[in-house]
Amino acid sequence: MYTSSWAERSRRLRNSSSPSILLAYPSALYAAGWGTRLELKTSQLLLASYLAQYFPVEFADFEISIGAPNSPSQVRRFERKVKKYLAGRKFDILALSCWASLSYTATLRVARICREMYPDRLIVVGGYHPTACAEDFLLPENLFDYIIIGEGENALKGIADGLSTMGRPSETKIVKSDVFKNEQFVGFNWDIVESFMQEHYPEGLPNIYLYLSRGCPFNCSFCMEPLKDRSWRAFSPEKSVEEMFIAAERFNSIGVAICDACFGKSAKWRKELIKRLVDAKPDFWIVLETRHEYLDQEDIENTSKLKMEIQFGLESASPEMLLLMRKCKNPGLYLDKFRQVSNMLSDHGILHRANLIFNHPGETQKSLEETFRFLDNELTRKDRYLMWASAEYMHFPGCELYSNMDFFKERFGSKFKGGEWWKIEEDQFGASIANEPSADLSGERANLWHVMFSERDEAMKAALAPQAFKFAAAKYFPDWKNDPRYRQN
Ligand code: B12
Ligand code: SF4
Repeated sequence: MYTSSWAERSRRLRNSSSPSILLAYPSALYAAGWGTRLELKTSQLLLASYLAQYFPVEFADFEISIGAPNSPSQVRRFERKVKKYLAGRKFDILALSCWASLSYTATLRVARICREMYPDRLIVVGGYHPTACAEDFLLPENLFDYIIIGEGENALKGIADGLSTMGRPSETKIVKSDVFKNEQFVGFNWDIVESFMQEHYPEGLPNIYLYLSRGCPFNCSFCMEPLKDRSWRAFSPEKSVEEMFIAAERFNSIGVAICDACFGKSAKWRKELIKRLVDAKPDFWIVLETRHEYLDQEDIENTSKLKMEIQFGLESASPEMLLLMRKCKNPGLYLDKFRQVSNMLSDHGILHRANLIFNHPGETQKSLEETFRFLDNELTRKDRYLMWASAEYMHFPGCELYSNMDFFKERFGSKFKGGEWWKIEEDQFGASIANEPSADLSGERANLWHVMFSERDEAMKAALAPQAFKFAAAKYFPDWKNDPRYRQN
């Protein structure tokens, strides 16, 4: 029985004088363009799991329970439902997870509703967006009491501990949270979301996302991970495997995705984890993203004994772009290593995917040609297990590139037309990609990457082994299902 210990502890905490926390994901407004799937916010659950050791914590996700509005009337309905939800809850602290920038406007709306209903309650905000743009939450009416930068555990615990003596601060405070140390790690307390899951996922969760480690030592231009603590910390390999099995069994999952910012940085940890997984014989799929430089022959041989899909953020195959993206120091070595690792993976029948970002500022026709030359060369080998995925550069605040826009404007003629798109209440996705990477790829030519990628569609299909083709069609390229090869296999 999962719930008894959690329910008992929660009851005990509720009866004590500890303040109660409602940890809520406020949803995202006008976000349909992102096409993101609804995911259980497991990073929020990890935060809740830590806090639940000390305080009664309730988990809410308004995106799943209420929706993600896309028009003024839907926004009004959303607000009515949030109001109704908050009216039925007992909490001392509303902790809002403005995770990605997509949630900025929803965060403001939910906070305003709460402030209107409960002027004395504490409202705290944390997540990637406040970490990137804390000043966005400094509003004249002191809507937020605390803005947390970084991993939220320690700051939120400190705030809740001090609530009875300090009360609401007279003005908004920005707090940089202390690093969450390895010895503080607690596992996922799924009991916290038991009733939420029963209500919204009664059949279970086909794919579950887990975090086994934190921190990334790299410094890619387009990523805001470097703003958080960069030291690499992880559950032990033993605990990691246990967490994967607990989650998969509890939610009947067919896939467990490891979402770590930098999976497997420690070779010792990685090797032990893979060996333990092989011994445990999971019947679920494992999906993970890592750096190709980390994988060696031994990892690949062991991995071939698992049902596994590995993703790599290759990002580009143009040496100049790789340097601009700060993806590596030596593009030649980086690309050679990718070729070698990908070949080994294909030899072992391991599905893998290379993710590419096109139109990163500085991209030109020449850099696109370099990337596609590399791709064409890779596509000459048949019976591969390598799938290619493309995305257009999205201009998010918080990364190195964002603070360095002038360099790109001056050197390449880059244009960033979306401004502070996360503040608008209309198609935010469209605004985030409304960029021109260079004077060379301006206007309609900004679409060149897409044309070049689409031209390779047939070659990409033809390069795949039958099993990999079927997998790619089922998971990533629905159009490929019309291909007679899909039905043959
Ligand atoms: C895994 C991941 C995902 C997974 C999430 C899976 C899941 N169920 O959790 C998936 C694939 C679904 C995903 C989707 C997207 N992602 Co993403 N993703 C990541 C990634 C790789 C890792 C996050 C991580 O390390 N979490 C570990 C946990 C433990 O930490 P955490 O999430 O940061 O949470 C801590 C703090 O943020 C804070 N915190 C969070 N909430 C709160 C609330 C309060 C009150 C407090 C005090 C603190 C707090 O405390 C938490 C615990 O320490 C990051 C970073 C990266 N390297 O690329 C990008 C990243 C977060 N993603 C990003 C983006 C842009 C997206 C997408 C928009 C991509 C897309 N085009 O679809 C979507 C948006 C989805 C959405 N609804 O918001 C950006 C966000 C940038 C920004 N400025 O907003 C990041 C930072 C990458 C980047 N470009 O820099 N993503
Ligand atoms: S893109 Fe990946 S490797 Fe680069 S800084 Fe972000 S998490 Fe690290």
